[in-house]
Amino acid sequence: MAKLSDLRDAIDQKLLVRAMAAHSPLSALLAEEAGFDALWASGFELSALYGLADVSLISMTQHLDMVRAMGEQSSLPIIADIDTGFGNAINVIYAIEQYERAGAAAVVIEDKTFPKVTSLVADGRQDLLRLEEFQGKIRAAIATRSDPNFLIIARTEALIAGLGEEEALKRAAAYEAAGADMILVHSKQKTPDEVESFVRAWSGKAPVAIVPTAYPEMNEERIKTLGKIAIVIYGNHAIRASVTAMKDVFARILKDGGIHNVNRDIVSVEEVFRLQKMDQVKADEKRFLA
Ligand code: SPV
Ligand code: MG
Repeated sequence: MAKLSDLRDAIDQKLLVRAMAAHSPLSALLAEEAGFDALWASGFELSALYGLADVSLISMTQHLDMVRAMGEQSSLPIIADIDTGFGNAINVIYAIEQYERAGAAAVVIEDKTFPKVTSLVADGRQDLLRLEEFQGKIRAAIATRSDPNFLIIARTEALIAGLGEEEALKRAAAYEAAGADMILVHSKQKTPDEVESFVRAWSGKAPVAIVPTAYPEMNEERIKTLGKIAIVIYGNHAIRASVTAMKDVFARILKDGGIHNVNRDIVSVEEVFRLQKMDQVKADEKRFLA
């Protein structure tokens, strides 16, 4: 498991941390093998894995189990998406204790009311918490963590809620004042303009994290040119890649009347054995099975 300071160090060195969404230990392992710097333990992805909407239906226990299991398969720092923190500041206290103990390197808490509605849906009900109440949740998180390298990232949904840049900047500044280590600003505009404008106007010290799902032309080169952005989260590309692959293969098997064609286009069983560390099982069998 990654040292808690790894993520903090990368951010302090002004490296752009590339976090890939994951919804399972296997996707975490694949993200690490691909070369990503961190994992985004996405609420959206885990909800989708269960065929559920991302509207606070998945419990903290389910999400924590995923985070723990990811940590067993990957040494990358895990940025845990804890939505609204599962309730008020009292719930946040318990959540922070649990996620720190589970081995997460950071949590992202968003300023929506509980239960939340997923951010990117058209015409979603996006109600924000009173600024002072969310500051209390950030203060509770900071007061609860036992290691200062466990990052508390405050996420403002002001742009998602259509409240505009001024409100987003006001909230970001208030959350930094409450102790947040970083600010995640989310937008569902189809172009990077809204987020770029926010980042240019942001005068706080806290670095920024973004999730450019809705505005994919915001590539890493463009992010680096803008500066101030420390983490880019590829928010749902693991689950979308799985859905794409499964839909394609399932349809082809039915169309072809068998598995004879798809067989050459999917990974071999041996590759899955490798991911399962079957060699180790064989070696252990030789050693220990009399
Ligand atoms: C998630 O991946 O769960 C996120 C990012 O919070 S988004 O779905 O775009 O809100
Ligand atoms: Mg989420």
